[in-house]
Amino acid sequence: MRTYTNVKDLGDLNAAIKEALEVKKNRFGYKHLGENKTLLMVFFNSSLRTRLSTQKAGMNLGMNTMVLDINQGAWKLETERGVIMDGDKSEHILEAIPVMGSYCDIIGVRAFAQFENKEDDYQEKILNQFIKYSGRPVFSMEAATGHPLQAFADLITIEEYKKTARPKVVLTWAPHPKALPQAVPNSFADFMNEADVDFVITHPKGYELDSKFVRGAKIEYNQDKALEGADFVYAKNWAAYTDPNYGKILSKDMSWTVTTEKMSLTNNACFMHCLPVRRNMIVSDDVIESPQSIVIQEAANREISAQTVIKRMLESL
Ligand code: AN0
Ligand code: CP
Repeated sequence: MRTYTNVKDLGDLNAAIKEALEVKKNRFGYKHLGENKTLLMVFFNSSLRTRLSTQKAGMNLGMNTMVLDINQGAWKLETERGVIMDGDKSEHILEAIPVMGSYCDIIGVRAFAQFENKEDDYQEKILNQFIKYSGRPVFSMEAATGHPLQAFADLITIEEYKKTARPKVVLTWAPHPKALPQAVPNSFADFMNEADVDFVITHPKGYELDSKFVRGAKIEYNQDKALEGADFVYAKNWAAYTDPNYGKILSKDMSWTVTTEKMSLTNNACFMHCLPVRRNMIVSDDVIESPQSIVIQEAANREISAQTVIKRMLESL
């Protein structure tokens, strides 16, 4: 595997789930693969889970791991060609990327949507420059339009907790005080559309996601109706995608918060969220603390999704 940015990169999804569950049972069984190999993780944005789980995954595989926080201690990077660099940016990404590539074997990149220009974000300008100029296999640790390590971990978690062959999975928008990217819901939809689940997306009008990710998924604007009979409730906030509101907050409607009352509409559903989560905005204390909440198990599976992806990259070096 040379790149990991979306569900298609995994090939046969059932085979990928099977491989992930094998990795989970035997996480130190592949240590020889990473001997004398170096993983570099580059962060343009904050992280708790991705940073720790991906480093752990690399260590499980016997790799040396390095982390670079671009905004803490590295030079500020210019990302546009042709700019006269007389401002606060000391280095161009076109030198920085091949230099980073020369010190490692595999690179993970976190570079969120900036919400300044929709085309720049949706063309994945930063991630694609790493793919083009690093000379190394590159995986997304949440880029502008996707978070495929999260969605893979989510799918593994659904596989582990499902009680029926084809569970009903509901992705619901929920309120949040700040504008958040569409990366997590985009990738979740990307994966659920390929998985053997009954997938429904619910959000207020105006929060429609890019049709490239939504594809044939069912959209239900009435959250209560969407939640009826759900086996999994996946909550997430995102800012508007559609023009002219790209990156804007259109609603903070607290009637969309996932509460015990909302969960009572479901088929005793499991509650999921990628974390970090704002309690009593996205989800009530009661729901996230309930036995139905599997957010910790979901986060733990980030180690497994990362290890499966890095393992495949090591195998193809
Ligand atoms: C980020 C987001 O919503 O994309 C990261 C989630 C994994 N969340 C925040 O910035 C709070
Ligand atoms: N879910 C997730 O990616 O968390 P972090 O932003 O803490 O890495």
